[in-house]
Amino acid sequence: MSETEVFGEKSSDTFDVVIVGAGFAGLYMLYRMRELGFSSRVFEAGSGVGGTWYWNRYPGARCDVNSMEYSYQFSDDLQQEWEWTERFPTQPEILRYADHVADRFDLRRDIQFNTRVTAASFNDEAGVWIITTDDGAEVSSKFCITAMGCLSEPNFPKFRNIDAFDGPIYHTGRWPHEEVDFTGQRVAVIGTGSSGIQAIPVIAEQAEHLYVFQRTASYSIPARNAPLDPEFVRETKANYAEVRKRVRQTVQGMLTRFNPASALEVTPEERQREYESRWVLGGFGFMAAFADLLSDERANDTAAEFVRGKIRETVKDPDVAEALLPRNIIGAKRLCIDTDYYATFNRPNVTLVDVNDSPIERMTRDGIVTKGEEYRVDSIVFATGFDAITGALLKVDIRGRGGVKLRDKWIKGPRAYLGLATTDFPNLFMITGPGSPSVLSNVIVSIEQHVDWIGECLQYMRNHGATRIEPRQTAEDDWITHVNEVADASLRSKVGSWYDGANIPGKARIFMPYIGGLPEYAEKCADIAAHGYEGFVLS
Ligand code: N01
Repeated sequence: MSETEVFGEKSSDTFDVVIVGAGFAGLYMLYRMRELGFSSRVFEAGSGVGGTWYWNRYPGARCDVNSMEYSYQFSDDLQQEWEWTERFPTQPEILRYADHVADRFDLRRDIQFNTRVTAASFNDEAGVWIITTDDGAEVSSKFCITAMGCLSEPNFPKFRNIDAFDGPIYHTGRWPHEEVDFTGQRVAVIGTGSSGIQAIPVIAEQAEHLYVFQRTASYSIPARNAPLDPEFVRETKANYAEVRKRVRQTVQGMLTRFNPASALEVTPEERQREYESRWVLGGFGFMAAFADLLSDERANDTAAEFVRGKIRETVKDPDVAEALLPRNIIGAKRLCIDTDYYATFNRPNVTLVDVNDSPIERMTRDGIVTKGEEYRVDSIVFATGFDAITGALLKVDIRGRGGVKLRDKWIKGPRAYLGLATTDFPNLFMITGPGSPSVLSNVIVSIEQHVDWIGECLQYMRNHGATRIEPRQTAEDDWITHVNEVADASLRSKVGSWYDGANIPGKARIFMPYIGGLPEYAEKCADIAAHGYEGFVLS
């Protein structure tokens, strides 16, 4: 008997594994399943691979993690042959990489594109998942693995009268495939998170006039993007295994120069020098300037004040500078990384509209109204973020044992063991699910760790004649308690954000990602596996 037949009969609509999504998680999961001899089918709503990098094609989109680290490590041939060109790769370059991976490993033949999974239901008697797609088809599989991404379900705020607007409305997370040309247009961008902050400087160069609607000012650190130094690339490739190992040992899965000192124990001059050197270097390393920036509010405020000082220095109009000053805890909401964001507000064709005190009231045929003032525009860009972490999962009607709905189980917030699996939903695995490091890490590192763990688990089950796996209630409860405890200890959980559902009206508030760091998390997962999948029931 071939390995693929162990779990089930083969037919065109019966698989060992169905994978939902062909982004970086889905592609690698498929690769791994094939390697282990499990029959698999991937369903992908888009017409191509790449997930986030397929949908987020907005002007200025690029990754905030260094390219040499934001890439797969499972194949040395792949990492040796692929040539990144910039420190922070652009969206088109990352999409080319995803396409290359799909072609190189011949993955497309098991991916069904333009097909959205609408429902997944566990048939307890037969012990299979029935997966329904938007073309009305059904397939069955022993395992269902979601690879839908944490930031894939766009948030469209329900502004009054939105349909009245006569021009095009775009969302950064659903950008058209055709080129959008804003030349000669008055454009509104709503939202100043990471997406808005990347798009605004680029749109400002094209548009006749740009109105930026800001509700909460964000902290942003310069990217200092640059072409990659060939010598750095050569050295990294020569030592890739060692570099990847070091990356996996960092809390966030990326190499930064961590300073173990307290921001409060050094002199003001030393502190300033440290922040200045990090500002010049650019990128996420800014928050590694001192060890207590996310645990002590007074320490945090020294970093926040440094960035506020930079904004005051950069923005010439003092009133505009004042309105751009972020006031909350730096690094609590996801830090933004920019190219010329603050300087963009010195351009004569850019107007900052502060909608904190006077929210957007409604749309009209010609534009946006706040506090009785109408801003007449030709196009509107929503950079309003995502229903993060659970949004895409709960859009699918997932039903477990006895018909229990995931939407009902998670009504007060998501509950999952290790962010990988959830009680009452046997044989369902979630890649970068809630309660795992996911969005608090270099997500490709987290994806690979999850995929490898799931692959080993399925292999273990096959070798031990087990066909069903599900977390014990107590294990899930204990894990959630731990996730909450570590979140409570960090300043990150003190500010409402998409990390805890605060950005979506009515969404349950719970800090969703695991903040304890990648090494501790990966060790815990490995330990559980080494002890016969402790906390899971296998049958
Ligand atoms: O979304 P966001 P994003 N009226 O939620 C505003 C990743 N990412 O797409 O803060 C007016 O951060 C909202 O205001 P407020 C990254 O992890 C990565 O920018 O809620 N404004 C906020 O300003 C990132 O964190 C990369 O008050 C409204 C903005 O819209 C995550 O994706 C690039 C509003 C939303 O900001 C999400 O970033 C881009 C309303 N009704 C994104 N509703 C890279 O790695 C919302 N807003 C490069």
